[in-house]
Amino acid sequence: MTHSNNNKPRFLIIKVINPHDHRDEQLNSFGEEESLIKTLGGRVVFKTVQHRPKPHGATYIGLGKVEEVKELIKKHLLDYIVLNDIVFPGQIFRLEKLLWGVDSNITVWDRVDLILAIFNKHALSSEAKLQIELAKLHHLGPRIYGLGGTVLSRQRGGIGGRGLGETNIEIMRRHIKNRLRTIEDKIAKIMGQKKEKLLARRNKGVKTIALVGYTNVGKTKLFNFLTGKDKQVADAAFTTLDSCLGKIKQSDGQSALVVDTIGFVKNLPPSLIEAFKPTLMESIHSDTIFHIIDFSDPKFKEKITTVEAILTDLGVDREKIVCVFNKLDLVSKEKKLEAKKEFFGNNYHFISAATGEGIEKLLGTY
Ligand SMILES: Nc1nc2c(ncn2[C@@H]2O[C@H](COP(=O)(O)OP(=O)(O)OP(=O)(O)O)[C@@H](O)[C@H]2O)c(=O)[nH]1
Ligand SMILES: [Mg+2]
Repeated sequence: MTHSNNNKPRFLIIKVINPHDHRDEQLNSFGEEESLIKTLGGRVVFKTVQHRPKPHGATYIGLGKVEEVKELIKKHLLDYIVLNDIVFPGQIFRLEKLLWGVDSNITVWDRVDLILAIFNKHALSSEAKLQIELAKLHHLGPRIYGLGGTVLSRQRGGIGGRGLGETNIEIMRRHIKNRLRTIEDKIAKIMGQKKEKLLARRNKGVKTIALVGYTNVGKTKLFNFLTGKDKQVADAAFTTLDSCLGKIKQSDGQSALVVDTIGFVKNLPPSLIEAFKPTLMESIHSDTIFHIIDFSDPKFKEKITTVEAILTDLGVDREKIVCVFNKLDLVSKEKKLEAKKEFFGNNYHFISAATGEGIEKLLGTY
């Protein structure tokens, strides 16, 4: 159920920021979360921050701010509150419970929940679905038990007593534990099969090139150009969630495999990277990694840093990484010349996956 008359769920984004941080600057930096919410089909109707040396231990935002958010819920008919941070499940749970005082339909998410919701919408393969379920089970924490959660059961049971909901919670816990084990077994099996295939390819001398990078930079567009496939390309975050292999013919007549996979975003929760390791495995172990960059994006330099940090975390050998500046067709001649001066070297290439410019030269080098 949503409040909106055009069926678009209404969102508020809120973040606890350092007392020295500039309010407007922080609010302006919410652009990426806004576009994630748009991808999800929602609408951001209000944004706010709270200055605090650190988040409130129990409810993330302070109790005064909770009252302010309650007023905002009434005023703007909100459906979702997004905490623009990685927040402990218990904090989300307690804050949500407080807000139910004004509207029992209100849902509180943190950044992980937001990304998981988008993943959920786009997951096609059973592998991606399993990985999302695993990440979700780990991240929901106390919220998994919903209304019959540990907090409630303790209240009902009174001091020293066993809660009424205790038995049900135990059953739930056991069920979740079993489910986690089943998923982990299935994922381990998929990983094993992938490893075997990787080894078999390597033994046959087949080269693999992986396309990695920030989300929405044109990885799939380039993949389609190289392989003649028709995978979905969209102006949105996380269109691709699984990894997909295709064959390419290189200029020397030899063929190689190319792998397209999930994109990254800034502050990607480590738990999500962990959950998506099976999907990323093919990329990490490729012979060459093309780091695709959206050259038309004003924030491309920050995004390069984000992706490089994630690749380092994943243990990728830096020697294998080649920077590929894409969307050259959208960039002015001056900017191109300037960047060529700044970045040009053996490991930098400029291409357009839309027009094909520069792609032959790129492939000729690897
Ligand atoms: N003009 C122009 N647009 C491009 C180019 N490459 C990709 N695009 C557009 O950029 C958007 C994102 O392209 P995708 O290929 O879906 O990007 P991706 O990196 O696979 O994104 P995710 O799978 O969501 O992480 C789409 O709207 C593409 O049409 C290019 O070289 N030039
Ligand atoms: Mg894609």
